[in-house]
Amino acid sequence: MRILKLALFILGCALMSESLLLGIEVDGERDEGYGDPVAVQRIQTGFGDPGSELDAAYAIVLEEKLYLMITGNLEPNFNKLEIFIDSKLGGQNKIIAKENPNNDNWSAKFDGFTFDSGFTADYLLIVRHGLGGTQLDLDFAELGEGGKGSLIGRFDPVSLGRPGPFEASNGVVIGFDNTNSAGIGSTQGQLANQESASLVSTGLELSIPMNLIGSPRGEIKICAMINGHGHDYLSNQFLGSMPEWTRNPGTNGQGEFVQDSSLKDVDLNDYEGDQFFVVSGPVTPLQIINLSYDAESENVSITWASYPDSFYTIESSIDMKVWQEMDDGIESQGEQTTHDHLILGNKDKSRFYRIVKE
Ligand SMILES: [Ca+2]
Ligand SMILES: [Ca+2]
Ligand SMILES: [Ca+2]
Ligand SMILES: [Ca+2]
Repeated sequence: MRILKLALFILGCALMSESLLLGIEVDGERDEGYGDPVAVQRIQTGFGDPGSELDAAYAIVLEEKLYLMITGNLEPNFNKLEIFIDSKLGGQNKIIAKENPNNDNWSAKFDGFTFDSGFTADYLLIVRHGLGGTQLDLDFAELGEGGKGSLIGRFDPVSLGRPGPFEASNGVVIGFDNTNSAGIGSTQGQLANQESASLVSTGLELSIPMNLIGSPRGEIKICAMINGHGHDYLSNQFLGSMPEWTRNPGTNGQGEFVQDSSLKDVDLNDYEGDQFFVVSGPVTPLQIINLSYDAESENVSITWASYPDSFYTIESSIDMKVWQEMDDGIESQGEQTTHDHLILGNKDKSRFYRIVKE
C-alpha cells in the first residue's frame, strides 16, 4: 500500500442565502430576509379600511420550512383568510366537495369553485379572526379523498400580549399583528397605491413545515383570498391580485350573497391575470459531502449535494488563485452527485477542489 502523499482540500462554492444570515422570526412583522414581495395588491378592498385587506405577500423556503408573510389586516368578524397551496402534482383545479374533508364546512361552500388554469390545490390553511374580538383559529386540510382537515390551534395574540410565534398542533407556526392602518384604501376595485401596499410591514406570518405539504423540491404556488364568515362571500382581495375594477365576487360572482349556495359560479379564469403567486423551491447549499483518494488508481472521488436536473463543473487549484477546469457538463445524479477523476501531474502538491453549478 502506497503512502498517501497527496493532500486534498475541498471547498464548497455556495451562494449563501442572505436570508439564512438574517433569519426570520414568526411574529407578524415582515423581516428583511424575505426580500421583495412575490405579489402586491393592485386594487382597493371591498371589505373595509381598516377591515380586511391583503397588501402584499412575501415568501421564502429555508431549512425545510416555507415562511409566508401576508401583510394587511383581517377583520375580527370571523372573516376568513383562506390560503390554498399547490405544492405537488395532481390536486384540484376545480373544488369537488365530496372529494375533500369538510372541516369548518369550507369544502361544501367551495364546491365548484375554479382556480386559474395551472393551479391545482393540494392543501388549505384557514385563518379565522373574531372569537372574543381578538382570537385566531387555524384550520389545516389536505385536499383529496382520504385527506384530513381539522382545527390545529387557537391563539389570542392580544390577550397574550405578543404577536407570536405560536405553534399549532401540526407544526405550523403563526404570528399575527393586525395593527396596520396604511396600505391600500377602500374605494372598492379602484387601483391601489402599490407603493403603499409594499410598505406595509405587519399582518399574518406563517412557517409551514415542508413535509406537511408533500416536501416539494420545485416551486410552490399559493392562492390567498379573504372570504366571509361562512366561506361563501368572497371579497375582491386575492393574491395574486384581481384586475382593476373588480368588485367583491360575493357568492355568485356578481357581488350578491346567496343563501345555501356554494361558490360554484366563481371561476378565476374569468379574471385577468393569475390569482396565485409562485414561491421558489428550497435552496440547497452547494456542499461537498465526501471526498476520497485511492492511491493505487490515483483516482479522486468527490460527492456533493446537488439539485436534480442540473449540471456542474469541477475545478482544481494548487494555490486557490488559479483554478483549472477538470471536467464540465457533469450531469446531476439527483440530490447527491459523485464524480471520479484521475490526478495528473505533480502528486506531491496540495490540491484544492471546488464545484461550480452551471
Ligand atoms: Ca417576522
Ligand atoms: Ca397540485
Ligand atoms: Ca388600508
Ligand atoms: Ca385569473
